Amino acid sequence: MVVQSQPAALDPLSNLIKSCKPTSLFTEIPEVDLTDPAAKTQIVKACEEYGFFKVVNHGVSLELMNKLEAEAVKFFSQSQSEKDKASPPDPFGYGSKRIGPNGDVGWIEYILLNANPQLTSHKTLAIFQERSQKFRRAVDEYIVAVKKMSYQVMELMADGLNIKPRNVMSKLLKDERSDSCFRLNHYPPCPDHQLQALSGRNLIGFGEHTDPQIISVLRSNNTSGLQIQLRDGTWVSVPSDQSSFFLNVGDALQVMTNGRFKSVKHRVLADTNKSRISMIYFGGPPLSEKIAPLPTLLAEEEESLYKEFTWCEYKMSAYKSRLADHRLGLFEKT
Ligand code: GA4
Repeated sequence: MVVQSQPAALDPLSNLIKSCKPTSLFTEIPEVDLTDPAAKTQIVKACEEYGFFKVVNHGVSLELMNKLEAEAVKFFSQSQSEKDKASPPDPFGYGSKRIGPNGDVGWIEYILLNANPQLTSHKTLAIFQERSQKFRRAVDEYIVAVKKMSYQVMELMADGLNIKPRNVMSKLLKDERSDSCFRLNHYPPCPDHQLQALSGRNLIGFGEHTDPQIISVLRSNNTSGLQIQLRDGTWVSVPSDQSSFFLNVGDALQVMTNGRFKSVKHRVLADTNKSRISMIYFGGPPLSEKIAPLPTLLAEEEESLYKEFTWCEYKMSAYKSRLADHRLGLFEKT
């Protein structure tokens, strides 16, 4: 069952302050070296245990990441009225504090884009006006590189799961109709140091949630803040690493593996004195795609844990939910 919480008021700031038990830096995040022959088994193990892993030796140049980060910093340092020309997000465009259409708020500003450059919206054009073509080129170049790496990961995942053809999952992301998006987040430093000095209180940058898509690929600058929830319910902080990618299992992949992989709950807390910049590619299938367990993964007599639905239906339902809702609940067989 989906528990729909009450809409929150946008301000005051108190909505963003949450009592979170202090979390420890988690040093056991599974690390997958894409050039290691063991990568396929490590990916599957990490998806089963955490729904989360770090990728190194991924082939995406640090220069490309830094170039986009610098362009993003430039964009976010413009005046509010300049940024607001691409606001509100519908869902694409520039957003500040409000996340999604149902009252979620965070200590964040962001740009949300379609990861398919052909599908450029009106709001997106407002972000990349004439003078920011450099920004646009950096985004396009980065997306191409991250997609390529994601296809490789999805193919290694199929190998690790022992399913054929090995493009059974990557083809959904490669499809020209793939419904994928791209997000640039800026978490400004928390302006009031006393706020965080209060024991156990934290400023929420992006509230806890799972990603609805198949896979999410995150890169951040060297500011920490990302936390994931382990299977036993404890929250742990992910040490930042600007040269690596962090990959999340999304809800659609949980369904495609009939629950063998679980989408990971995660959130971001604002830092006291450093800005956090993150860039995330959310790999989703075409809107018309049926999301169901891969037949080759189901054991004999094993039934799907989920009702049948298309990605379009899931997305529509997600946009009616609040961030922290258990979105897959509506689609679980009872
Ligand atoms: C979470 C993952 C992605 O950032 C996102 C988010 C989307 C949005 O910000 O517009 C959603 C959120 C995300 C899940 C539930 C709905 C939709 C905000 C929200 C409250 C772009 C996505 O695809 O789902």
